[in-house]
Amino acid sequence: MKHRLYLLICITLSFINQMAAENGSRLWLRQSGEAGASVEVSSRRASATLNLAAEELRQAWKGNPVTLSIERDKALAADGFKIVCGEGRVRVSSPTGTGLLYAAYHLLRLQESEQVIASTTENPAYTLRILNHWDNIDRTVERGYAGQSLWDWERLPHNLSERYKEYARANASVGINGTVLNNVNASPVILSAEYLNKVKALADVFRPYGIRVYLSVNFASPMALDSLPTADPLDKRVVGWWKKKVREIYSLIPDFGGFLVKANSEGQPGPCDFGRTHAEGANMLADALKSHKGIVMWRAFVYSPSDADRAKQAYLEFKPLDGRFRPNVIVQVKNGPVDFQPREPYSPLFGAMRHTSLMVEFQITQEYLGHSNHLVYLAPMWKEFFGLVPPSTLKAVAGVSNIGSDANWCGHPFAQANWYAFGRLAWNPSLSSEAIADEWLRQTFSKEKEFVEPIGRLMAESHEAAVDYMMPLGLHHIFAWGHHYGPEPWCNVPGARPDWMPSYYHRAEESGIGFDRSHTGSRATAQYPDSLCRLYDNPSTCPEQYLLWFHHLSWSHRMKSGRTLWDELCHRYDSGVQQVREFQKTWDRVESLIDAERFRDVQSRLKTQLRDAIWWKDACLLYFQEFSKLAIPYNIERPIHELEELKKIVLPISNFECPDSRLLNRNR
Ligand code: GCV
Repeated sequence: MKHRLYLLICITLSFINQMAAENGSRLWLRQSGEAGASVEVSSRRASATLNLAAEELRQAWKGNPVTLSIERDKALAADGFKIVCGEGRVRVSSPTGTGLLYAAYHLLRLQESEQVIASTTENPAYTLRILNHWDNIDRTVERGYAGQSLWDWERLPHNLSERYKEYARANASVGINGTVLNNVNASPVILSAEYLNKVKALADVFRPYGIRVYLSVNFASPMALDSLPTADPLDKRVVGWWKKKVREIYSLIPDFGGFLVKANSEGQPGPCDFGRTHAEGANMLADALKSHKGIVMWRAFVYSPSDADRAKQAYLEFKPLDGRFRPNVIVQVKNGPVDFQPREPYSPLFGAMRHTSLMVEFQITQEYLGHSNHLVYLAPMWKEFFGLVPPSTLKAVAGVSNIGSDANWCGHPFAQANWYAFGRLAWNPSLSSEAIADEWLRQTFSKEKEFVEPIGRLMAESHEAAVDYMMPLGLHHIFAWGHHYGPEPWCNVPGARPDWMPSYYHRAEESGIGFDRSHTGSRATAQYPDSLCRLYDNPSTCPEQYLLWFHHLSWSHRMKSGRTLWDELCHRYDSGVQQVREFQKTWDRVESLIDAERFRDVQSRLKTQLRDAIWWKDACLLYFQEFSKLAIPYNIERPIHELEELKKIVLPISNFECPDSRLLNRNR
């Protein structure tokens, strides 16, 4: 009897230990159990990538024997793959080792998420699926909420952290095939010989995983690094400098991907400083890269010098340049016209530049969505974009990374889902956000239905909930100055650019609220194709989720629900708060189904999320009430703060998250 009791205690303790031994560092790659299936490689061309594919399967594949072979196939893109199941064997083929590696992860994903393993042909929707790190060489990360930068520049090139390989593996497992290592606010030092050797060391680690390295470059690098008197893209000395630099890069990294450039934006130098256009700047770099098959990703995130509506500026600056870019330039456009707001209509540049290659830039890091404190699953937001912008109009997809040195990589355990979903959607934008959440949950936490179903629903609702408690009905950019964490609709920084002020965007006054971008206002609606222009331009047809983005309306405007605009606003804020309360309950109910460590971590972050949601609701409603002068409907939760108290909040946000440079008043 004693013996049995002892055994029971041992089993229970080991179970508890197992449930607790999870710090999130294994991401969604937590395959466990006996593998043991035979994996045969029927290719004479050995490669490190092919070996990795075979090794991944040998470690974890539990199904029928697999044969991997490199084969040309007209139906397959370079990194596409074919899986044929039959006669007790799985035959996998691809034109490249990278395709076979993707196929290996595909099979393991199906196995680990308990999906049917069937014959299939898979090709990625985009050839370029790229992470953009906003990592600085001092290891701070602009808008990073998961510790320091992964890249330990001081110890590179000789010391290679194990995490570099794990990072590459995680990316490859979801099809990400490129990484821009450094911040778009780029230090010229990244192009020095010393740093290029460090970059080479990382590129060598990433290569077997099919990941190419790219760099953000500072347009004035020739001046900063070699004291050239100018960075004018039409100056021969400048052209020569870039050609030489590019040769130096390719001598170290033969498969280097190319450059990402933020020019003439927020204080960054660019061709306009020398009287040249964005196209002239981009083309000069593209010419230097061309013979090496490198590309230029030129960002359209610019401010025009005119006082045009902020939401119109990128279009005004870039549309006239349509057709003027070299074939190896891709113009990289943020998904929305302003700046990664919780919800934006798509940027009208998509669809407007028919003679230019375009790529979308999503933000995976949650600069405007509660940093790493709020559980917000971003796939539904990205799906909204793909619902309006046909995926075929894009050449590539980029996502601003949320990865850092934290043990669990992303800060919030659920922020990993956004890295995962970015990769999955970049491979196949027609996947549903629910299906992606489902497979991520099964691989990352638990396969139990009692866990996956309610938490899948929670994830699906989380973005809308955040929009509701932060900025419902098309409100935008009413964040606190600089760090963009909490609400500050009253913010007024003397001397700052007007279009960095919340009041520029919400335009609240006694008669109403919202930004009139219709034909009676800034006419931003005219930048959209006719059918959408008509839809957005009229308040009675404009989708309510964009209403105050496109219209300034009276507080008594009648909404589809029958409520007045003021009442609807109050209800939306309240409903966001109530949803987070529900998320807490849903989470607490699954406690017994997952490990204690991650359970508590998420539980604690949900408490913060709820406190913040209430803060948002009280701050915005009490502030807007000063204009509407209307009562907060009695059936919603009452404010618990005083407006004056809320106005005094100053957060101890670190320099990591809020770079000092943002506090300067820069004109372009
Ligand atoms: C990297 C926003 C962010 C900045 C960022 C910029 C950009 O303004 O707040 O931190 O800078 O976008 O995308 O270039």
